[in-house]
Amino acid sequence: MVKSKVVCGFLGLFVYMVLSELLFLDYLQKMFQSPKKKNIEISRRNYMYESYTDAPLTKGQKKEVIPLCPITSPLLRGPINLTFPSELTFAKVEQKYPQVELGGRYRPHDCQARHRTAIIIPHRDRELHLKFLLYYLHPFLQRQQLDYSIYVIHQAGNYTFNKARLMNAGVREAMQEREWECLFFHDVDLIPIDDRNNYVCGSNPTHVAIAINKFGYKLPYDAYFGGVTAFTPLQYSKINGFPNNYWGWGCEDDDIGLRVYLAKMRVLRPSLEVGRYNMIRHRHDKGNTVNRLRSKYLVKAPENWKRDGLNKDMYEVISRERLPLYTNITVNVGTPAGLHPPP
Ligand code: NGS
Repeated sequence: MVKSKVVCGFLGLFVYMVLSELLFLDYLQKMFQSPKKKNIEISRRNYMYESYTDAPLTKGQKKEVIPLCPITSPLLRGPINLTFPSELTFAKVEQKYPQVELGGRYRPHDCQARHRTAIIIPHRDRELHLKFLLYYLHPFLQRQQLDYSIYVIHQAGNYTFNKARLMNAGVREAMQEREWECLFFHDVDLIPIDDRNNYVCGSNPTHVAIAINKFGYKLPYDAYFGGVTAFTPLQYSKINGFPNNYWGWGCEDDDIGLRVYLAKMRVLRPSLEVGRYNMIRHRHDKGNTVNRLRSKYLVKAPENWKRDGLNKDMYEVISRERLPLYTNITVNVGTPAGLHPPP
């Protein structure tokens, strides 16, 4: 498995390097400059917002003015050690963080948060990982004094996992609820271990999980763009979101890394010292087998990225629940034959 990952890593890097070279070819440059092919932009205005405001003031009651939170939170602790207590349950995590509001929302009450961040976690059959991630992520985000919500986007049914469709669904659903400033795409098995790794967006898309224990706390290859990434809604619409055609494991992250480049943006990264994560060990899931077509699709990314992504509606919501620690949105993403393929 390790050997195949290394081969995959080199394959990804090779494809990326070849495409980078190709991008300097004249005809591709012309294509990008053509006014007809201007970015298909899903405008933020297309979303419906429901603001997350305080309860309405009663007669005679004055609105309390609280100061903005400091630029650097005084609550940060730096590196932390992880333990995975076997007796931990969702109920215990819930009891430990009573300050988290229904739907997995939180904002500081003694100061006004400077940033609004939505965490989007694609998920299926990974309850154990989810429990530990929530156990560590809630206090981590609270120490950063963020105004945040956690959305778990759950793929219904048993058909092959499609993480990319879940991400696009997560963005649309989160943005319908609130005007988030920053969207964090978060693998369920990655736990951040240094709270100086700020969950806020920058001037360009950010690759956040750059130092994972599994890869010796360094990048497995230069173009790696997986694990945890952050986009503003505008940056996400500029890359047209995730591609919809990757079923199973691998390369959907390389594809969006490439999209960032194709959309003429840069990738920001935290330092190796703070962008650190521990991955909870596991085998490949049954429903998430290695996608044998992944490199074929990746090579086609320059042709496909404007055609296929957030601009296509490739999911339907089955249920939306505000649970104590997160908002659970279960979606049908169908199969390559469509949302409702004949049996
Ligand atoms: C690369 C994959 C990426 C994947 C990364 C880490 O090789 O999609 O491994 O995977 N790229 C290709 O296959 C070209 S991980 O070990 O985290 O499951 O994200």
